Amino acid sequence: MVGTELGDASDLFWSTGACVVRGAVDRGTIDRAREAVERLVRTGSLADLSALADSGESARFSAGVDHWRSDDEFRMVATTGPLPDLVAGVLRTDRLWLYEDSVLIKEAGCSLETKWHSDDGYFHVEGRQLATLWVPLDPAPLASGALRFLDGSHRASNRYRPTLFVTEDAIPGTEGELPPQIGFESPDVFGFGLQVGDCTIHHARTLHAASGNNSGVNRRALSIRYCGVDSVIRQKVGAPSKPGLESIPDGTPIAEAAENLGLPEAELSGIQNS
Ligand SMILES: O=C(O)CCC(=O)C(=O)O
Repeated sequence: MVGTELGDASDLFWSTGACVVRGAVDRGTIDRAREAVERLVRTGSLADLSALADSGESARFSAGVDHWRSDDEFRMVATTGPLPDLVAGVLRTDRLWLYEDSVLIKEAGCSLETKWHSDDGYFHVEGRQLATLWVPLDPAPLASGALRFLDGSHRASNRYRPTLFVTEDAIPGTEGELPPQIGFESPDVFGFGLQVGDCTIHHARTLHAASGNNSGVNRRALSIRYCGVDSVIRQKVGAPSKPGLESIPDGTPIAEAAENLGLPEAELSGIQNS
């Protein structure tokens, strides 16, 4: 990945709310992530999101969050190597912190859509430099549930409340508008079919969604959420919390908060400044 390509991705990210970076995730990183996901699946600790939607299908959608806290491999993949460099380059930040990671497995034939939402409502942080990196660990054409984005939605003033992800129901006790549910054929909706090695990066305020998995292969993805240097703590009422967060006042800069919360800072190679 040379500077110009990352610069183009960054321009696309800031103008539309999301970008694709192709061929930037090396085989070693993919293999390490796949092994960590296989270990995780064996623990049986992923949540069955299909159950939230009362789905009786045999093909399931399962997910988990904060795997870096219990498996060092997830922490290494998120904070060293190419992934944080890509996000820092796109966000144009020279420091970057891991906020959380998530494994999302939509099995082949699972018809459940990921409903339109923005990540902002779930995150207890605020700022311009907030992004989610979505890394497929299997080929991910749009038909398998690669993400779709609403053009320019990161610039809207609307604040959306978090939902149950596979239904339009809000998480009880949260605040904000319910996100709109938009047809994938709308002219303002865009997305990228992805090969293993590609990834997308979207802003925390960008509305995004995914179809069911209409391909013949399971869609495993690692989604990693990061904060750049301009982020501050902002607690979102009712959203799932993080250990220690209750003692951090709103407005605390991420550099200080991360130290108290134990959120790791990524090791950057300097590519983001090229
Ligand atoms: O993988 C999915 O279906 C949704 C992932 C997502 O919305 C995210 O990581 O922000």
